[in-house]
Amino acid sequence: MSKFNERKQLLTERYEALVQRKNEPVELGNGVFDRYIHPVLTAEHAPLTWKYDFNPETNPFFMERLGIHCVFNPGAISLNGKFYLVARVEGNDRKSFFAIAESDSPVEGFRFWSHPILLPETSDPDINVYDMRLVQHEDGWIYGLFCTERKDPAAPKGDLSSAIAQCGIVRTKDLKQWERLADLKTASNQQRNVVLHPEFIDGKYAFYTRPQDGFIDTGSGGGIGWGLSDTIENAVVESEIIIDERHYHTIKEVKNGQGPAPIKTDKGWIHIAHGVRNTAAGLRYVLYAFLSDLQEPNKVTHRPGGHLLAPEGIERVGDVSNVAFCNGVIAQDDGKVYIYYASSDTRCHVAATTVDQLLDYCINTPEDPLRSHACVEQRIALIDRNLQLQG
Ligand code: M1P
Repeated sequence: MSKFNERKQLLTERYEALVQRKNEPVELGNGVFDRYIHPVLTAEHAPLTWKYDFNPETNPFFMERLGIHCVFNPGAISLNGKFYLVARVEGNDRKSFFAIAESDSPVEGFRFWSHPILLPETSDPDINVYDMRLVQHEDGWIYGLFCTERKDPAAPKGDLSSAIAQCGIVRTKDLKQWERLADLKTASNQQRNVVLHPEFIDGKYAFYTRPQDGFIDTGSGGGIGWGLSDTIENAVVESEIIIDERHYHTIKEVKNGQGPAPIKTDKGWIHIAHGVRNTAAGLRYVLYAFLSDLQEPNKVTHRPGGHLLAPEGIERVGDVSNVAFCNGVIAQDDGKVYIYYASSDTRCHVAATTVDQLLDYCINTPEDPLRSHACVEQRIALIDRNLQLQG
């Protein structure tokens, strides 16, 4: 057998085995959610046709031509009983793009569609796009809000890193035809982690924002923002208020950002967000949760202290290590919730929970009291209650 045929056959078999692999929950989780053993999407899930030249004349070694480096930070949606992830796929050339993976199951069997999404551009072409939040809005459209990144025109000569991040907006009815709308306008220099609220608020489109001064640093940007726009076609948020602030010596000391669109429940909106702190080993990203008021989603009612989910084991290692990031969640009518999170900007995982568990977590987990002494008091109170119950 030729080298070409041998490699093509072996790689095809390995790919099929990966895509068809069964997934199981990790036993005895923390009671809040169950992680699953295997990632649901990795770079190896990218179809071979995306990477290899299938012509033996031009590729006798069956060599990768356009490698895929990472698959992470997926938006998520369930439609007609199927589960869809719009993943951030990063080529070896460092450019991210979006591609849809579909499965009949929320936890396994995700297979990419034949082609990635060729995202329409505005008159100011994106250099890089990533982290799409999919939102089924009550206006009838499915929106995809994502980060569009372009070189900073004001960067001094020789500075080839400074960038401007803004919120790009597309919409679709079927995940196949995408209409590009104008980028969101706000008063902030830069925006990342912008999310559309699924319902109108006072007849307006409502956005969770993350104002920031610089590309990496939020600077004076104080946390997760909130603002309204009259239209979505040329969306403008004139004024932002901060609804979830950063705090000294917490998991969101350096920055934070709304994850997916919040989950509606009869007790309020459940939000999953990410918080970032700095360490000697670099930035550490974890997920946290909070609950906001049903009628006024910009009013936070419960702030459980600490992280909801932090990178563990192999999740801690990757292209950008020590990162847990989530911009996709699927909440089903039966109350089951699937949290799609990425680890270390490299691969996508799933954790399963329910609306009831997340509500219990949000409502009954005490807030971070912000000082070691007060934290010990909080823990002693728990211990004392437990010891009393044990008699
Ligand atoms: O590298 C970690 C994450 O960094 C950014 O998030 P934030 O704007 O909150 O710092 C994003 O680029 C995200 O994609 C990435 O996972």
